[in-house]
Amino acid sequence: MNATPMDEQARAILRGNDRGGYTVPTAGLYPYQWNWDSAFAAYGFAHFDIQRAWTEIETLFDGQWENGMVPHILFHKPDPGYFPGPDVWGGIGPVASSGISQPPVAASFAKRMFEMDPDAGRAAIARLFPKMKRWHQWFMRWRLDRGAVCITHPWEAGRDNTPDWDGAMAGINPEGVGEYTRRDTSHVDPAMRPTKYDYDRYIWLVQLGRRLQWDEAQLLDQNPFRVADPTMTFILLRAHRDLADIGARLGEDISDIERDIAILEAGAETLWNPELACYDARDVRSGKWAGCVSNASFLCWYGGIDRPEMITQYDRIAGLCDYPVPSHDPSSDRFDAKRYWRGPTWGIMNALIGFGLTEMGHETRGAALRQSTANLITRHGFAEYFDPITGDAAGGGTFTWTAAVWLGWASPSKGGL
Ligand code: 9WN
Repeated sequence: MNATPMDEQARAILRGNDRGGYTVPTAGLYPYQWNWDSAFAAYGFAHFDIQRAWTEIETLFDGQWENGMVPHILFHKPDPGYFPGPDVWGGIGPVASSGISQPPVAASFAKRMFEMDPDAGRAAIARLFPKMKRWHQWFMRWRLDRGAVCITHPWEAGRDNTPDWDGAMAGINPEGVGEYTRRDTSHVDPAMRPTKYDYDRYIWLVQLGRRLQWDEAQLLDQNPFRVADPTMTFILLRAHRDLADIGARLGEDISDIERDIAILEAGAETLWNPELACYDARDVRSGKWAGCVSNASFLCWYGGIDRPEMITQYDRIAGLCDYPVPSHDPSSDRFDAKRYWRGPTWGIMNALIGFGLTEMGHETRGAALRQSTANLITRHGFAEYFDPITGDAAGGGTFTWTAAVWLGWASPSKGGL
């Protein structure tokens, strides 16, 4: 099917946010290259400019640290519009960067891009394979707890202020964090952003990492924030499966990747909270469950894991709002419809959940989610996130990953709607 007017708008957003080799999530609010945003951007570009798509991922891996870590932000060019910037982070890689990572969706999108046009992607994917493998191994080396993948900062999961971390955040005393000026609240309504309570802890954790020069062994010992997270666990599991597939096509030995898949599968089961009857976040320091049904819980299918209880949870949550999947259970007293990851619906999470539902045989639910996401974007625009009850746009506008999700998944021109 030919490009629709909405497709044209989505392409224009990607072009408009292109800074030459990398794409910013949105002008103003986020003026740098973010890790998982970039992988989504590449997937969006792949639908009309495949070479530009591969460049996006290669630029991201230009920032890879010696230990294999790929940072969550690359500060290619200084910009006073964002805090905390490169001077606060003090990243130690080849490109000025933050000191933490983000959900590793890059290998999974690289695989999709390769399948869309194998000739265009053959050289790039061969260059990227060892880099992606080193990144995945870094998670396996430094971030596992009983096989589940942990985050060391709320920003690492990409779900900054989700109630999943409330318990672990309460364990941080941000004494000595000092004065700082937030920039986000001058771009966006503060009611849609994390609170000062959250930011004091975010910055305190950055200062700790910097003081320890981002030495993972020392951080493991000293960082009070360590949470085994469904986002990271299911996404890394899926990334391993896709990397194994890429490796096999390239004729590489993938036995170590297969061994890691088994470790992560067992790790995912340590996130099963029997009382909640749902995959949940687990605070490694206190041993306590978060007690949260979040949109990350529903990434299980994307990770290749199915459970009848998860379908029951999904149907319950989808029945509570017109525009699922909310980032937190609307029946919980911690639900906040417009505050970032405490309630709003995110197109990117919907795409990953939708891919998983469809692949695991829940096609009707996958198609319904795709349709409701298409309605959401058509009616309310290419926003950063949305109120799941009313659909109201929230956060930044002309957003790269929402445009990418439109082009790669939600648009009727992808067929089937
Ligand atoms: C901190 C860029 C990023 C996303 C995250 C989202 C938000 C940053 C912020 O924006 O986080 O990394 O400053 O709020 O939570 O998922 O990658 O779009």
